[in-house]
Parts: sequence; C-alpha cells; structure tokens
Amino acid sequence: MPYQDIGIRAYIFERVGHACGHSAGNLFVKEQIVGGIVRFGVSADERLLERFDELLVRKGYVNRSEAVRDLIRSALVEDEWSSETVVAVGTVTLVYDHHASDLTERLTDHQHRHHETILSTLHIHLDHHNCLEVIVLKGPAFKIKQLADTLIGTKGVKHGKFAASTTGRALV
Ligand code: NI
Repeated sequence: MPYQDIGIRAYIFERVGHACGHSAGNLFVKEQIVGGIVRFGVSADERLLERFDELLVRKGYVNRSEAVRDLIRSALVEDEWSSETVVAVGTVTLVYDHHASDLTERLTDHQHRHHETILSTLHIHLDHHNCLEVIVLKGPAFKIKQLADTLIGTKGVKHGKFAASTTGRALV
C-alpha cells in the first residue's frame, strides 16, 4: 500500500447558508483514509439506529457500511435526476390487456416515436389477456420522465411503474 494513501484527512467543510439568510456554520470533519477508503463516524439517536439496524436485517445487509453506501448512491442518483438534462437510465413496467381497444397499437406508436430513447422492450404474455412490458429508457432525464408518464398514462394500462436509475458513470 503506498505510504501517501495512509493518513488522517482533516478539513473544514464550509456549509452553505440557509435560504433564510443565516449561516449554518462550519462543520469540522476529521477522517481516517486508508488505501482510498475513508472511515468516518456518524452520530445518531439510539432509537433511530435501532430501527435502521432492524431494517438492514430484514433487507439482508451484512453490515451498516454497505447499507450506508447504498443510501449515498441512492441520494446521488436522485440528485442526478433533479438536474433533468443529465443522461439517465430508467425502466417503465406496464401491465395491460392486449384485447383492450387499439391499446397495443398506441403503446407501440409511442415507442416508435421515441425509438432513440428506448434501448429495449421486453414483452411477456402473462395469460390469455394480460401482457407485461418492461421498457428500458436512456436519455436526458426530462425526456425519459415525459415518455414514462405518457406510457403509464395511456388509457387502458392497468398498472404502470417507473424506476429512475443511472448510467452508473458518476458512481463508484
Ligand atoms: Ni402479450
């Protein structure tokens, strides 16, 4: 392990002032950094942490670190979507009855009109009536959101769900 990778990183993190005008003050951060991995302490209310730990057990996490890393990634992805122009990835899941009047044609029309945003479509015939479609979208976040809303809002769609994700490029 290179010597320069071992040490204590300490700095003053200047916090952005509140919208109401007064400063939130400075936050002093002291962290241990080893081989590119930073260890940091987090203070939390005991009951809050107990509930968090229960959640981790239910979700199958083996430790808090992996859960916190997932929360950080999730916050970063959410932030990517707030910029709207960033290139993002998302999926739309639709359940519909293909016997419903011209619904299949209307959904296909929407997809052809936005073929540059659609990477792939998975179609499963669930039973005699019901179809499940998973549409994978990539493009500017605002475009993906619009198309997802259009598909889910198409008259006759029984259930539609949009999942916002990321190209993964800005994440570790
Ligand atoms: Ni089908």
